[in-house]
Amino acid sequence: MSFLNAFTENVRKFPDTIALEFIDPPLQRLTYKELDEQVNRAAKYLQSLGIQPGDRVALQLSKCLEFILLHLATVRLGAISLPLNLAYPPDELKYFLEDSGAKLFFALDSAKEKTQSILPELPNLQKCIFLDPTQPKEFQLLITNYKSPISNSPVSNSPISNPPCEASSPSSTAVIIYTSGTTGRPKGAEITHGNLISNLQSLHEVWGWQADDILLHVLPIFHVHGLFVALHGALHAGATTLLMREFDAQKTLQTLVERRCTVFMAVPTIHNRLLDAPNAKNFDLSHLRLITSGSDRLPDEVFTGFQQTFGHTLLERYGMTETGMNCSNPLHGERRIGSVGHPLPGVEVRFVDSESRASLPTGEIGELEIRGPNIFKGYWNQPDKTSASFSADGWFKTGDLGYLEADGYITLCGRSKDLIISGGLNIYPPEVERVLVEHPAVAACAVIGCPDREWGEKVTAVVALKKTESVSGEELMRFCREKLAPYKSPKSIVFKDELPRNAMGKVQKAELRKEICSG
Ligand code: MCA
Repeated sequence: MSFLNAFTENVRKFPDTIALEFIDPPLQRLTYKELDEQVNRAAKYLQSLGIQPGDRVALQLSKCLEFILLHLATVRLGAISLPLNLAYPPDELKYFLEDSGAKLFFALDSAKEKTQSILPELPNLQKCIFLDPTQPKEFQLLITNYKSPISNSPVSNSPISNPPCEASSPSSTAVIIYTSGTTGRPKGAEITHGNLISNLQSLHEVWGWQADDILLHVLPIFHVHGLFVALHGALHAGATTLLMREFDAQKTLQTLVERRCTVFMAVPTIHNRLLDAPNAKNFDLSHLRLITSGSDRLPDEVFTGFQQTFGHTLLERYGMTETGMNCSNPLHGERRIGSVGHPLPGVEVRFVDSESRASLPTGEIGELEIRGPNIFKGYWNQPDKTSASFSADGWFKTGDLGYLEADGYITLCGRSKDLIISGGLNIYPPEVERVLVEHPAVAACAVIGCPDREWGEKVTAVVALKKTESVSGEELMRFCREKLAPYKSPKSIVFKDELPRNAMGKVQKAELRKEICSG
């Protein structure tokens, strides 16, 4: 059983149910049967371009139907889908395409100019196709009227000629998602068909997904949260997904009410914006049966704010790109403030001492390790980094600190890794530091996350300049934005003559956080 088998089963059971509906222009609505037909058409188009099982197909597209069709078609062919954040500038993009050895790359027409310069430097890339999602008919023509390389004639709408067997093998990779790390460049996490289906089945059970659910989808679809948990979750359940192309707080509240949505999923920054929306209290969300929060710690004031404003108790859950979802508060029963709830069915957890790696008893704070069918296969072409991320006995080291409560709830309380989470997105300080020190005026720098009401944490760079140089904070921020996605670029720069260091010469970030973040 794979995720796509479950989808195909839903096509059979609910052919006329709306599977997807884009609620802002271009308005698009597809039943399960129509979606299935279009995925097949896209798969045949990909086959005509020479895509074989195991090939990587990179997608750097906005939130659009084309993205979803190409993603599902790629996975259906047993090839590997590689969703990429739209915010990546050419420098970062080139690295992802090069590292993954992508054979095909779909990008936005509007990004043609900045993308074209890197294409000649990518030997594995056979074709880059630019799409304009504001013109959906163009894509329909593309996947219908292309010439088959064999017959040299337009391809008919019959099923895929050679259904690939790899697609249903649980251990084959379905998707690669890049995640940053404490050392070096981002790593491609290989997520298998088995990972996807096991996590979907667990979430289906614990969240009580139903075929008559209506999900309002406001998240980006190039991350685990928006793609696997929300979109795949609904398709796996035979439910309806209403998609908003870009998050807008007022429109979200209106749609939740007007379209009688039953499920909503978001990150704390989004929940916070809903609370801040004008007249938030006037929106009656009582028909929603489930509102989840994840990707970052849910602040207590957002949890209680939601109860006070909307009369709703948010359900906090916890996951990672490498693991999918690990823990969830219960659908029925206490959704405990500050806790991520219980491990999902089939997921094992333990807390270990960060130094000795010995298992700790209930109540003691340690590093969380996870084992289960949800754990990814490894980092693409990085066997050393893969083995370093597992314990000797095969548990995945999350790098998150926390403890197990006596009644089985799990509470997280920090990280052993140097990581910033901003608006639900992970940022590893070394990635930003590596860019900053390339600036000729910078002698040393340290990037930290300062607590922030809007973003959770705000990327802040502490910079010591070379004695003879001068540069403004704005100039340094501009410099970072040229090489890094805007969400990773510092939102604030603090200059210091020298950075505090310990006896080993290592920058003392805890000192800096105390001094700078509280100010
Ligand atoms: C946008 N900006 C950000 C972020 N998003 N800066 C820091 N952190 C961010 N997350 C920048 C923009 O580039 C812009 O910069 C400025 O902030 C204001 O943009 P704005 O229009 O207000 O932002 P937005 O487009 O409304 O986006 C905010 C957002 C978005 C809706 C909260 O960040 C978002 O959708 N976050 C969800 C991310 C997510 O899905 N994470 C899941 C990862 P300027 O104006 O200066 O150019 S998967 C995961 O974490 C695991 C597996 C899990 O458990 O889920």
